[in-house]
Amino acid sequence: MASQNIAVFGVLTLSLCCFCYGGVVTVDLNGNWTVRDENRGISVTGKVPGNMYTALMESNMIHDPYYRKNDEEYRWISRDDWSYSRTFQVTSEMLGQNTLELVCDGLDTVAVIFINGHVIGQSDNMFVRYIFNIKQAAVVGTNTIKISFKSAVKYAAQQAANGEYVVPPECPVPSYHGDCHANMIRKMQSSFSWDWGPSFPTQGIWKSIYVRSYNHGVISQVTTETILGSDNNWTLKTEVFMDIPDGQNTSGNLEIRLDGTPVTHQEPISLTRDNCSVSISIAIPKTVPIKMWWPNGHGNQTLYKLYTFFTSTNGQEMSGKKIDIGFRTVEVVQDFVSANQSQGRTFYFRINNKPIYFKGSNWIPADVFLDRVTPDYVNELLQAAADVNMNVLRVWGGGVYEMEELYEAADRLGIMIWQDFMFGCAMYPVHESFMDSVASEITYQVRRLKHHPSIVIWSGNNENEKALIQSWYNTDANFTRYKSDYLTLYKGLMAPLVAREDSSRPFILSSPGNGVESLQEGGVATEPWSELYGDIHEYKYLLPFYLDGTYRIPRFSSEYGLQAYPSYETLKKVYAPEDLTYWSDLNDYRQHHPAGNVELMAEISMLFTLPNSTDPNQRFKDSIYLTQITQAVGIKAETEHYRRWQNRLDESGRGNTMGAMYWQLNDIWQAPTWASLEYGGQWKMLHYFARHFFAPLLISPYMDGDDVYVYLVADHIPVVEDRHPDTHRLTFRPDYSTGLGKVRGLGLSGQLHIVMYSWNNSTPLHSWVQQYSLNETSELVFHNNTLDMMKEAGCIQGKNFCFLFFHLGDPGNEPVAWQPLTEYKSVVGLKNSVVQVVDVQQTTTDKQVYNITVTAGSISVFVWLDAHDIRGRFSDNGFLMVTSKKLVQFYASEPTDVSSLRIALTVRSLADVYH
Ligand code: BMA
Repeated sequence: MASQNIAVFGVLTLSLCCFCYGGVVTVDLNGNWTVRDENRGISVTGKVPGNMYTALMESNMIHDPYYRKNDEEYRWISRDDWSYSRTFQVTSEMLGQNTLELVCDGLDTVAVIFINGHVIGQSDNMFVRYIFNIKQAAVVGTNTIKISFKSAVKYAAQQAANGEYVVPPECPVPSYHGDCHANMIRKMQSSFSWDWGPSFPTQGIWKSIYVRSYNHGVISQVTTETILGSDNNWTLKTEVFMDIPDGQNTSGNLEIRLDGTPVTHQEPISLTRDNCSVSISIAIPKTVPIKMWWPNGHGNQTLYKLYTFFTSTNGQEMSGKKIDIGFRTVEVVQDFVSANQSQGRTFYFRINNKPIYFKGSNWIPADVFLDRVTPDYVNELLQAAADVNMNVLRVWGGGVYEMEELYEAADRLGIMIWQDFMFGCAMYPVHESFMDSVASEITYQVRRLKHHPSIVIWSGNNENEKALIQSWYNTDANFTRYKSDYLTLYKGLMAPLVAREDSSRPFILSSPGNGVESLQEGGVATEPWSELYGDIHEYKYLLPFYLDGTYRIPRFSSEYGLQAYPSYETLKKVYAPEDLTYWSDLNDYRQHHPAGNVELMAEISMLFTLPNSTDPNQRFKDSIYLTQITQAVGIKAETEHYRRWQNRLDESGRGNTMGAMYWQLNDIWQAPTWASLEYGGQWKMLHYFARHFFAPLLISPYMDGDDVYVYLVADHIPVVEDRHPDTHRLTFRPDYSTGLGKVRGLGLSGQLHIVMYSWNNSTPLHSWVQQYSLNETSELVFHNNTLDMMKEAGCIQGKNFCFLFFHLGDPGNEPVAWQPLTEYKSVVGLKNSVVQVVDVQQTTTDKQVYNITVTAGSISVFVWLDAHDIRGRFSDNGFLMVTSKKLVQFYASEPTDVSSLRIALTVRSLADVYH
């Protein structure tokens, strides 16, 4: 944990659960509590952090809530009011101190808190830390604490009923099987259901809780900004916030140390509860060589530990905090794209003064029961993002401000974070108490998260501006009111608050939005989905997802996606045997996206013949495989389209696309969704494809009619921005002066090999060589008419019979690419491909890594290895085999052995769907 309280001097232990830092005494209240259903009188023991569902599960009172329709079955649980209670000890020393308080890092959500029967406070926002004074209520010896929660569903409905007007949407669409009025409560919005998740509106203590006593003050939060001056010197601005006893003037000494450097600072401070922070700017001398923090793929992620210590004047009380920080700068560049200002503005990020292409995805809560999400699991998911060349994730606004460990992993892995505030797909109330609550939330969360170098932007909400303008929730019925509320919340309250708390990062009102253009239009743009400004969210269902021409040309695409089913093994855990067919009642219930299952079949049938096995269970497995292929192929086509457009503008000024973040990285439960990682962490085919389509050096072919175009994209290298002196047009060029392109062995000049194969023969028909030398980070290097190429190659039967394969060096080495000349359903010649696993060996260097040899009788597409119940992932999957043999690694994430793996492993290719 990078952010933690630290003992400066010796630790004096008072009792088992009581720690003492100088004069600060802390009693940890995490652990077992009595969890009681106040309506039915059921009482169980439950863990804190935790919620009533996990308490019931652990006491075997309910089964797995994710199983079948248990969300429906267990609906009563969220309708009841639950309480959490336990006892704790207070010593006379603690009660004798100036302050004795209860600190709740996260209460979920609406509750009244009692100590020894006295009300000591209330809560109504899951995203703030509550501190309650308990000095009057507590006694020396045994104390009781009871936190009485109110049903979130009932509270939200009550709030809606009390409102002067409807704040829509009132309820989710029926296919979500969800609960109503999530927007009326400051709680994880998707805990009331989403189009990828169930409704389990939790109650409980979802973060740490403790009692604390002190005389002088405790460091509560430490924020930093790293500022690079024009002289290339860094300034470190640190703000230290302290909790101070009421009505007291606390003085003492504050010390700051930047670990591994001689940078230290000391100063006397004098603070009160209302004036409880100190801001310190330290100019780092040139003699201290600062290593910068870079996004994944662009350099190292150097982190420095920053220690802060407070010692009271009498020397009796100390507190401290340690955080990891990184030195980097960030700006969003929103200049006009050309001299013709009606062509709009760029929207791209400069990190450390270098333009960086944003490649990544969107993060949602990894479980609706947040206490089940372990730091290990979060690390595994973020590692999976980094492993496929992502450099950014958006923490999406319908979830939660995530656990510390997520941001720590992002700092360590170079995964930049686009941090939404938790408002999504709804209008929100703006009455006084709601606004006050939001103000505390934003202030608390910005101060909590600000020191993480990974966070590069704050964003006000998810899709609320677009929803307002397009009247998704019938806001047109009272547009003036809803628009004014929208502006009150995001422009009136949030924007100045974020500016006050953090001047080091950009803030945008909404995603999608038009960035500064939205502001110039008063905060709500007439077309927040514009391709010429800001970011877009793009969902194109029922269109040819594999064609370049399907996609728009935005500045930045922060959401786009297609659904796919998770693996059969993942579904098997929550489906009964009779559910495991595509058109089963449960499979329909599990699909929250309206008409999603029909849509998936329609998408498959655009490119493939529908599975035709007479065994419905086999047909389900084949359908799962095909949904994963369509998702992978579609997101690949769209992502590469965005990457190819980074250096071009069309006549209307569209282009300079500098971000591709597909929807969505991870899953909240086992269901058909847009995720590339299943609930549990298994990689769908899309995730394997992401490693290729986000690769630093990409061969990107696409078809337009009968013509094939091949781009090379190399945006990992140091890049310089180049503006044409007359047209003002922007191009990103490799920065040859650094020579890094060559050093990293990713040559910026060389030969592109274009090979034509017929589908039924692994001996190439013909090949062409194209010399290239990149002047731009994305450049067209080859264009030809495929009918002419077919003639030249001798593919005389027609385009159903052959395809193109591309490579730069050895055909067995990445990057490679392939391009069919027609839809797969028309392809002739794949019938005979037989794929087999012929060998499994444990590697000698790492026992968890296995070498797997796959053979193919002839050309095989979408070759899919599956280790079924053995957790792990392959080095590559869903690939094309033009050679008869391929070596693939399996990285087991749990202990296994050669024979178990050999038995579990299966391999298939597209030809196996059609028997
Ligand atoms: C966008 C997201 C989510 C949703 C996704 C898929 O609207 O912001 O709300 O899950 O599309 O529909």
